[in-house]
Amino acid sequence: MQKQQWMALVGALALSLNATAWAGERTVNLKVDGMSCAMCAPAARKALEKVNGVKSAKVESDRAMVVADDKVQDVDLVKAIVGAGFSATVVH
Ligand SMILES: [Cu+2]
Repeated sequence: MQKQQWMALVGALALSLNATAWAGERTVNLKVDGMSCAMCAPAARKALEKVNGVKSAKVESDRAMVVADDKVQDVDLVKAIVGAGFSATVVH
């Protein structure tokens, strides 16, 4: 490999690493239904926090606020809530 090609490769690698480091975060707000007692909110929060790529989740009354990687899809969050026994809709 010639030096110039090598430098181009290193440059491309550095760019892709940089892109990873800058991978965006997004906040998703959900309305959670079916939470009927004081234990429900922490259960919903734990379910959300278990989703791969979720950085933090907060649940207050019937609302959940999730901070997650760009690659986390709304449906992943809804599925987690459903898995915990509730239902959820994304609030835009
Ligand atoms: Cu409950």
